[in-house]
Amino acid sequence: TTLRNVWYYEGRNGWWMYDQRTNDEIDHLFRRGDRRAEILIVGHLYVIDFENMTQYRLNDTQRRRRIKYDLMSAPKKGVAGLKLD
Ligand code: V3L
Repeated sequence: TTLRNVWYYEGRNGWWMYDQRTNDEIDHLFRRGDRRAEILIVGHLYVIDFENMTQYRLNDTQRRRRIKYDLMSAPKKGVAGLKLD
């Protein structure tokens, strides 16, 4: 349902939903109580930092994006780079 919460990462002027597989993986790691996780996203290892609520590439920490856990119905740009229209 739309009352469900899902994970988002920051884009230029809005938020992107993670793809479902990555969302489920982040959910699992967060519920397990991990403070920090490493997950594979489009072929690159990313750190999900639950304490600072950010994500960044493990070998290129320049781009640090905020992440959030919010309603599935929250305003968004799309899913994992695929724009909604
Ligand atoms: N899921 C999918 N692709 C990602 C993710 C992720 N969690 N994190 C980064 N990328 P960086 P606007 C994003 C992509 O942070 O117009 C969006 O999905 C990231 O894609 O330096 O700025 C859009 O496709 C970027 O292409 O590691 O809102 C695109 O940016 C690349 O990995 C433009 O979005 C490097 O990101």
